[in-house]
Amino acid sequence: MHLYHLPGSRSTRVLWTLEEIGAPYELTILTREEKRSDEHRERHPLGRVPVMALDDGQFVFESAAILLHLGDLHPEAGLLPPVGTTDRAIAYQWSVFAMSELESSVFGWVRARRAQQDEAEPAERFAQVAAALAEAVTDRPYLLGDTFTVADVLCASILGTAFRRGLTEDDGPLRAYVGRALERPANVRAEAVGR
Ligand SMILES: N[C@@H](CCC(=O)N[C@@H](CS)C(=O)NCC(=O)O)C(=O)O
Repeated sequence: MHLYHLPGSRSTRVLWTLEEIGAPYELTILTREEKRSDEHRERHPLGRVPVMALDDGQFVFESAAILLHLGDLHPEAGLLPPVGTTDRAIAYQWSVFAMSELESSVFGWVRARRAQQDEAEPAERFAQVAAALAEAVTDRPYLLGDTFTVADVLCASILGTAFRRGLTEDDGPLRAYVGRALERPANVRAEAVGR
């Protein structure tokens, strides 16, 4: 496993997952110039991160795809419930929700703010998405209950961006959930390694 990473980017999610797993991996920290190079476009057609080189040399991009694959490769880490179970379906559900609903609502709002546009619509969209997640983690540590999964890596890392950027002042179950997830030793290590 070889991760191509840019500090402070979505590839930190992959590092977090690799640290949760605890198996050896290689890391290349790219500069912004290297990310734009032809060499990196061979790995990712849009020149983005994260990219993971698998042990057979195949490059895989899209953070959620990489996390789900890592969960499959390392069942001993318990980051995904067994294939075909209802819990597995729920892990897929929140992973896809993270990418399609949550991430677009957070970055849509960030873009509106940067462009000094009206924030009412993106704020309302984020509020609905955040309420769905808050309900899911009320009275339970993680989205699937006691078990931490790759869906938590995705949702908590994106929600962390929302809190850091001051998009929400939630002080209830959602803040507690994000704090609990981000304080996991594997994420603390990932932040240090990938800085
Ligand atoms: N949906 C992709 C998004 C990847 C992405 O946009 N990565 C950003 C960093 S957070 C990037 O590489 N941007 C560089 C660019 O657009 O040139 C994923 O989750 O992997």
